Amino acid sequence: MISQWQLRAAFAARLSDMYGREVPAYTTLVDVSREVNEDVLRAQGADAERLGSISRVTAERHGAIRVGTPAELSQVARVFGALGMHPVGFYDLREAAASAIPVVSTAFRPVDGEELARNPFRVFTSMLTPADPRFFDADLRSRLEAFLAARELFPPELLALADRAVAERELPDDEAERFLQLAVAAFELSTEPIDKVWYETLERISAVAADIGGVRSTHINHLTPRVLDIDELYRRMTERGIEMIDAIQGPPQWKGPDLLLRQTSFRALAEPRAQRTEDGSVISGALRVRFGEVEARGIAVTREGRALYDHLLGLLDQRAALHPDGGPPCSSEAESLGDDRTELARTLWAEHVPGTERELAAQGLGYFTYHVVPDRPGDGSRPPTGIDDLVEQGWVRAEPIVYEDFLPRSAAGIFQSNLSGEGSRDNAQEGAAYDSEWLSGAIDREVLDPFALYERQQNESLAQVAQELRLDGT
Ligand code: OOG
Ligand code: NI
Repeated sequence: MISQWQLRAAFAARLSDMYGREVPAYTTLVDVSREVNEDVLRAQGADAERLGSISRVTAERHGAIRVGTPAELSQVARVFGALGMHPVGFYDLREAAASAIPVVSTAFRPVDGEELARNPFRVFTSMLTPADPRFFDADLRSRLEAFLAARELFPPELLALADRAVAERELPDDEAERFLQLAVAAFELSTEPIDKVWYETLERISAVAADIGGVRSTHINHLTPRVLDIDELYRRMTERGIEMIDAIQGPPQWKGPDLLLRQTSFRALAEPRAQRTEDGSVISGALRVRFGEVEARGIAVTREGRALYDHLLGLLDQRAALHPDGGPPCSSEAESLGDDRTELARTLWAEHVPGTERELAAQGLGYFTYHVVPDRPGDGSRPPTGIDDLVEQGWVRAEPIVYEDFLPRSAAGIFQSNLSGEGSRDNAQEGAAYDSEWLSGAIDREVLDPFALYERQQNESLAQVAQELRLDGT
């Protein structure tokens, strides 16, 4: 029998093999990430594993897919449900960038601590928004919806096996093998010729709309390894001649604790793809739809911590707008573009963000789990009752909770860095309303709130501490 986490780990590994065969630059990214991780481990020892064991980090990947309809997203939820992955978080990318990105998204991932430690594979999953009149007029919307309704992304056999894995929480060996083969195949890039006129019609709205609704299948569009030093990774990839996007998205590199998520990527490469023209003939063409991304993960922040992050991004935009041409001549190659913005960000962070984990916890900005220190030398005194005092006086140790989710602004940046045209969005129209509740209803399962998940983990550890130290006075 193969359990759900074993299916998840096997799926992530096979997907990674497939992507490596088809997108060679991804293999370079994985190799360089591994080298950097080994170097960081050598230099920092146990500290390098503070946000996850090296075995977890080495195997860790996230992927991204894009689908067209709530019905397709429900099928995705069944396939990933088989792997013990659940929809977490709602991301509205329609407003998050200057270019037109007509999607709303969620991420499928394991939710409890033990499952995450076994294998944290996650997939950022976006769904097209044909009902948003800012992007699609009534005629195009109905043609698009008809096209999407007529395609099949996942064979019935795959969905039946998925439902069985969800119900039984495991699959027999042969069924597991079949499930994995069908699941990986469903996310490979199709070789079916694309309809040139239809694809280009959608491309005028947005390259993302064409990538989703212009073809009869879906595909993994990137797969992202995790690295312990993303600045070093960026330098080494650049040295190898792989052209990265000009910035690392997310918080700046700074002297305080790593928070949230930092990401960078290389642009999609042109891959040959046959096209069917209006007169029915098939010609050769190329599409740029698959790219590479790498990320460094930091501590999960509370709602207050997140509000602070968003506030600082806003301040950064304002200040950067005052220095539109970048800063002084660049001192190092890796920071060539966006040098000024990076410097500004670092200054802002140093001014506003606590510089230690201890302060982050005390100010209620970051999530931690708490653990009784077993060998604290006793002096006969009773422990204090407040968590800050318990930590301060050495009764309890705090371990940071790693951020398992995504950032809408960074996600929009990743989408945007791979769009060739600006696309079009009619801002005179009122946008269609999509939110987390809508999405939960559309896929008939709850889209979970990431903050609630981190909070639960923190609270469970606090309850355990209270019990072990008998803080309730019993
Ligand atoms: C998803 C882009 C977002 C991330 O890591 O933020 C993403 C896409 O391009 O489909 O994967
Ligand atoms: Ni990504």
